[in-house]
Amino acid sequence: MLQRTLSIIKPDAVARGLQGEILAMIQASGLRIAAMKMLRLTEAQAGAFYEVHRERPFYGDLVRYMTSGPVVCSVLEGEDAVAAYRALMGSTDPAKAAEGTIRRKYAQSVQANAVHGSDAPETAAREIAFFFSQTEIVG
Ligand code: 3AN
Repeated sequence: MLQRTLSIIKPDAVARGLQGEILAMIQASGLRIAAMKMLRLTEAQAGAFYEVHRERPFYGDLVRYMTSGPVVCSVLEGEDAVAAYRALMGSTDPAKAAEGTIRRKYAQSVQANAVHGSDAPETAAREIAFFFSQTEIVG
């Protein structure tokens, strides 16, 4: 099923200049980039985006980290895009991420793990609308 998902190249990866290499891996996997923008999240935006983690002990650190520098957000489109991109990203913990995944290659820790991808189609719809208007999604 043709689907969309939200990708964020996180501050640690953008700071290391890895956005080009990560986008190349995304395109090589067959996912199509349907929208893209670079921005720096405010504390309020990062807090709202990670609202589901508000009660977790790492929430404050996560918000600080996500606002520490610019990110590159994109809408990816393809067959089962949510699962396909999760597979390409690899496990949250880079030590557990499989060979050939983005996190295996570029993540530094469980927190500074280079990329975000939506975890379900419903989450993807909410996360895409968080960053993009309908007219910014093209193709
Ligand atoms: P994923 O990004 O793989 O879906 P989530 O949704 O469980 O993982 O976590 C969202 C983000 O919160 C992670 N990408 C990571 O940056 C951070 N995070 C998750 N678990 C931890 C943890 N135990 N310690 C620090 N940061 C964490």
